[in-house]
Amino acid sequence: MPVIERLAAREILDSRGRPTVEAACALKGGAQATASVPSGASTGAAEAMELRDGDPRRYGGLGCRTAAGNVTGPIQEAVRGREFATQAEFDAAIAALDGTQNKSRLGANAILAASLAFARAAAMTAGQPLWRYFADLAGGQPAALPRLTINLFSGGKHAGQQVAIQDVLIVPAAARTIDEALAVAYDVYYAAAKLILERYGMRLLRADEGGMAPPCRTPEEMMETALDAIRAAGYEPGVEVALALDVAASHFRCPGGYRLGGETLTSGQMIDRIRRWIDAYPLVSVEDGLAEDDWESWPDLCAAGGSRVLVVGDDLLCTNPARIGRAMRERSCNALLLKVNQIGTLTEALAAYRLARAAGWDVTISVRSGETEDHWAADLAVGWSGDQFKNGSITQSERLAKYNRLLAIEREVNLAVTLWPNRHGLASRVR
Ligand code: 2PG
Ligand code: MG
Repeated sequence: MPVIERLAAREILDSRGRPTVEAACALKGGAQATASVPSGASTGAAEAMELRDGDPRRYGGLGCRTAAGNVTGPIQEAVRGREFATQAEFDAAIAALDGTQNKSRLGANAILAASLAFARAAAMTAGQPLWRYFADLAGGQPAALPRLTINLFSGGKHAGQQVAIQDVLIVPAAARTIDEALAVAYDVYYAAAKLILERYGMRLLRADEGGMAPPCRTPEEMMETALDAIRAAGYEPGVEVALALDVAASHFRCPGGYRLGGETLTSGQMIDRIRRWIDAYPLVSVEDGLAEDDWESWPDLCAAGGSRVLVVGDDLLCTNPARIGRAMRERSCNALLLKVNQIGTLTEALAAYRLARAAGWDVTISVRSGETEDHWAADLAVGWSGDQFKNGSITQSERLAKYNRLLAIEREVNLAVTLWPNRHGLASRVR
């Protein structure tokens, strides 16, 4: 049984150069592990709170010394010398110590770093790879590896807002292995880089998650450009490589609707627009097609698109069991985007995951736009049998750390990538 010998944390920097938290956990018996937490930019209003120092003289107030100090201080004091039989017991103890709904006292960044460092140390004690530890938490062994959704083009808050929608992702839908999927993504990515140089005179410059940010005027132009890149790389769109979108509509919400380019669309018009995109492009999933507060329109979106694509809730759900419960009752989505730091502990994220699975939803396991070189998210995507894994682009080491980890896991296990059409027979224009 794991007994905590030491728990500490320090401030480190994420892929945007902003502070975040790395925790270290030592268990009696010798296991020692570290884990670090990511940070979003297009965050949902209902996310658990990252604790920032707020000192404008340091990192514009974004410092994480207080959060790190909370791990080394009060969290360690509460758990040192105690035995925790399970992850759930450990997480419950630190969440209770915080005592708030949104983890605003100790900070979700502090709490999650501790939760993950404990998980990794406990896995080491058990002699398990982390993905298997995660699989045991979820009570099942994975039958497949997640399908990759790879950021090709960014707009919105991850780039210069040149297009309102946040991400156009490619999905190597015909790839049976991670190895193959990444090789396909490489071809398409560099074909796209060549194309945007020819078309827009724009050399390869990267958005937050390593995707490109071509000066397209409309989402349609961005998706057309993605299809052209797929063709230029020698693949057939919709057969070998499909598309996914993170519309991130909360971030272009305006009074009366949605500000998309020069237009203001009502919720109904936004749904029509997305329906047109699903008709016109080989999409497999559409995330946050509406805003996080547009609850009454989400069921219409799901009715319009849910038989052909994954209608994924990110900002809408915030990996929060209460919000997922509402979305289930109201039939708002058919898929969960799971980001552990939106809720703050592994155990609560697992509750969110279980709810989604109980509703028959698909689950995309996602990293954040601000990431570290830690790769626990890859283990999570395998251990919790993510249908999709969303990890940004194929450049930048904070992304590659996870892809390289997936490649290592793939060598260890003999599993193929989850197919599209998925287990419910959902299929868009992918033939
Ligand atoms: C999202 C994520 C990842 P962020 O919106 O899905 O792409 O972005 O981490 O900025 O919330
Ligand atoms: Mg999103």
